[in-house]
Amino acid sequence: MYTVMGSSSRLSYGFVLLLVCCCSLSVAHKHPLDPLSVGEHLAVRSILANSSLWCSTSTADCNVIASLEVDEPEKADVKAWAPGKKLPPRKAVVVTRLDKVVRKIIVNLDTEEIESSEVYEGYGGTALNRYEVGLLASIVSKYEPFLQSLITRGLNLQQVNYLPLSPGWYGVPDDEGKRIVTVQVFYSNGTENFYMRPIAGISVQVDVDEQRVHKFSDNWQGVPIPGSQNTDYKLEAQYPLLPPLKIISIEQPNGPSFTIDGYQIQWGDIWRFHLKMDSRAGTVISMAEVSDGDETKVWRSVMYKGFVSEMFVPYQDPTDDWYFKTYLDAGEYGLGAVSSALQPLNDCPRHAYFLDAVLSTPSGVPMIKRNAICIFERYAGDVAWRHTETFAIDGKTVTEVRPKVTLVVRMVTTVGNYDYLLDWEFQTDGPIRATAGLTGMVMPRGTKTTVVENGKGADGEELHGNLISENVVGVTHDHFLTYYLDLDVDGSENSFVESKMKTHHITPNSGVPRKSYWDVEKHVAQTEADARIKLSLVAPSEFAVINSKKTTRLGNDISYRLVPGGTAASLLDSADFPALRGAFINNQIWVTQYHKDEKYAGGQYTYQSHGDDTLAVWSSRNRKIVNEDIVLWYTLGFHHVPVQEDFPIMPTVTGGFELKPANFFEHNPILKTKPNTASEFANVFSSYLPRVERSINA
Ligand SMILES: [Cu+2]
Repeated sequence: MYTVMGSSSRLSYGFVLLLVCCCSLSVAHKHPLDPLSVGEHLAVRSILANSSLWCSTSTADCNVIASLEVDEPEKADVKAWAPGKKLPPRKAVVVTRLDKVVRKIIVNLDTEEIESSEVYEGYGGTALNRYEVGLLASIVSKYEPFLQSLITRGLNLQQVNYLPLSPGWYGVPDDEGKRIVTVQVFYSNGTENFYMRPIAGISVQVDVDEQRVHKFSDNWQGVPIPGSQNTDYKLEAQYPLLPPLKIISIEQPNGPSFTIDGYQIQWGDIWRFHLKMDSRAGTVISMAEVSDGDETKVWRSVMYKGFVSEMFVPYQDPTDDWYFKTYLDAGEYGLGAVSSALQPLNDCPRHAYFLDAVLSTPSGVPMIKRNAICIFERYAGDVAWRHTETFAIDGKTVTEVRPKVTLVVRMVTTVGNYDYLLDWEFQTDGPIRATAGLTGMVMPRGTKTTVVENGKGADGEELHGNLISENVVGVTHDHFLTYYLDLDVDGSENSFVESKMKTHHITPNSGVPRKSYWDVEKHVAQTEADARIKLSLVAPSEFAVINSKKTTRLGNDISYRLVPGGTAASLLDSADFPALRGAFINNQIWVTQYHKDEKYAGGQYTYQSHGDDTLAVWSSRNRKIVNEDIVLWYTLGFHHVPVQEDFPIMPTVTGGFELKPANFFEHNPILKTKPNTASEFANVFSSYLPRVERSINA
């Protein structure tokens, strides 16, 4: 009889203890890319606190850490390292903001010394942090004109909630040099849905350095606050519940096929990679290597590093209180910093394993994010390959089918109203699929309109979206997720090939019955300018990163293809302020020469940035990308015109792209896999192969 191994929450608890134990020992690292442990965080803080780079006030009140991460060794050093060898020096890269001065500091943890300190003097700032957010309510709630606006509306001040928003950059002279947070307000009073009762018209710009209100505006115009009815999404508010489906669970009586050793994951003899959480990028996959299966059993490099580099979410309402909403979520908030604890059984299936992460707080005290990442094998009843031989040889019917199982790494980042499920899915036949699932709340705007007529609101109001409930507009917007994909296909020296599909027309009367066919023209991109790709359905191409120094036995270039999905391009005027800051989405695909500092497509310092340090700027250097260490960038895009189904919480919308082997293996790499058999299931389950017997002759 099959014995239940224990709930996934118990399993996850086990991992928490293991990681906490591991993290408390600063010498326990197993890999040069391992994130900083709790002990290392505290050591960095102590080294800084004893330097002139720290507050002159007490250590406890010094909220100056914008980011604190391991300073990864040079790529060559990481690749040269092997288990058993001495680790390269452990260093931390710290960005601080003290007395309005932003510094990038390298701390050597081996020598316990500050190795370098560099002041940043360009445009743009560090991500909004928890300490700054904590200041806002006390500043805004004491501002008399703001209070008067709430009183004029007859509101209960205790039920007013504050939402901190990054202000973007619009070239307003009065804003230059100030660190601004725009606060907008929402009413609870009868709902626990923070967002669905917007208090229209009020915007408060706070200068967080001066801790005072910079600008205040109230463009109310009598727009009512939407009612609280039907806004609650909590379980206890839903009555009666829909008839539930019966429970579904994946059983792994023999345990999972992956192992976790520190931050290194190995899945069977198929994939191995390093996995960690970064406060800015969220999950980071490093050194993903695939095994050459039945050929040589050699681990072959595919991707040195992959992560979500930036997320651009421009709203499309140009009116007073909305035009500025053009967020760069990774740089302005931090995808890891605002990640959510994954809920066992619902965010990830019962058999998932959960990993915690250590992140820094503004004071430098480390914080453990519980259940930050989950890992599980997915079997969704899909098929990896199959064939039934219709034209049976010697009268024998042949059917061969193999089930498809994948390995999923998941996190959720909750950037205010939106939740993004970010998955990396490794497949047995070599592809890596990156997926983003969008759910949470659409950002609502209050309106006088309760029913639309001919697509317009009350008195002909332009809604800039759809009416999704009475007095609630779901404002039109986009989501762009730009991925950093440092592919190292069988080595670091790679090139990028665009294979353009071209129609050929056949000469009339040439004896060929066809009039046309298509063929592929390969073009190796020479420089970065050659690899700025706008996707087109009518002029299609295939895209691949190749290792032109290696070929298969048949002479084909060894490569990995980028298979686009979730395609959407920017519709903004290229001279628009947000389009300058978000210029990294001007193309869906870019390829750049590897540079250690070019990681974040919107620039290192994106808060109120001017767009002078983006992927578009780096690409304009037009460096050589043939047989070089190159980085591929892909932008997953979603245009979102909200609908009533998105209220009060939107069902998940999913999009993704794939990195897929193309002449990387000598043949189908999962040919020699075995099918499931009834007997192995019969050993562990009391029933299997359910059938419905019904009369088909009646
Ligand atoms: Cu959306």
